[in-house]
Amino acid sequence: MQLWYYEDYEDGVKLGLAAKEVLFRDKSDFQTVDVIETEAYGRMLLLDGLVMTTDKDEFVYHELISHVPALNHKKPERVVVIGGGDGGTVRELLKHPEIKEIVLCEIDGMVVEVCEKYFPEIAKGIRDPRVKLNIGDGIAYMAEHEANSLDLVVVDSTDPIGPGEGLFSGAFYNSVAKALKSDGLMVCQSEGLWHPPAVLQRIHKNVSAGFAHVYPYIASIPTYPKGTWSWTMASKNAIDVKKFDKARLKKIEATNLKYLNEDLMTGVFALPNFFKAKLKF
Ligand code: AG3
Repeated sequence: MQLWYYEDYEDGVKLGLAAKEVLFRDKSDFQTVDVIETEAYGRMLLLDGLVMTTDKDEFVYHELISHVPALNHKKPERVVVIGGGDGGTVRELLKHPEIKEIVLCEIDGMVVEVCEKYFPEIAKGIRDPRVKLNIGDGIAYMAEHEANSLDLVVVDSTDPIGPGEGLFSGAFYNSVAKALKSDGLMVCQSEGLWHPPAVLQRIHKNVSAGFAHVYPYIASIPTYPKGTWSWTMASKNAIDVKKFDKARLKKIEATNLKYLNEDLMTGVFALPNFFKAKLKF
């Protein structure tokens, strides 16, 4: 009998993936952690029943959350990743030779262990000498961080429910803004294009409370709710996203980017009208 896995979006829509087997299933101190071998998308990681990443489409999310802000910063040297325990974001950030140190602050040690075992291609950067793994609470880490000291903060979180909720609050974005230098950038995953307006507006409003300039961008991710996802880059000083560093992109493209190229570095910031209206943007 065929085994199916469903993520229930609770509005009369579900995503169904045919599964070959359950490779791992446990409950950490924070959430349930599942690894499922699917027919169509390879291995899939779920936290509290929500799809976090799959072998086949992870590259879209991880290239976008890391290279878009890194190439819009003149010289990113000191970086913090909050969440991101699968390691995909760190793997992409490590492609930037300018980056000297990445602190990976993941609350759930089980996520790191499981991903190193079942997703070696995604997790391979975690033990790089430039990465400092910190198993702990990202909210406390940012609140206590030295002010004015970081170039880039990447918030690679789950949804704004459960352990990830506080990572979408105005207080958190304020502490990120304080820890960043004046030309520093933050980026966060900011949920799907088809999410209810209230969810998207709250994220947008809270990011805007910490940062004067916000730049949402989007891409298609087939295994995330309703198939199109958004991220939001934010800064204290205005950024011209057309002026990203093309020479550095060329070098990074040579490391085999599967999604991003010169056109898309600005193209991802083109937003449909209904989405802008939802954000009140
Ligand atoms: N971050 C999670 C995106 C949220 C997906 N939401 C959902 N399936 N309901 C992904 C982490 C990858 N490093």
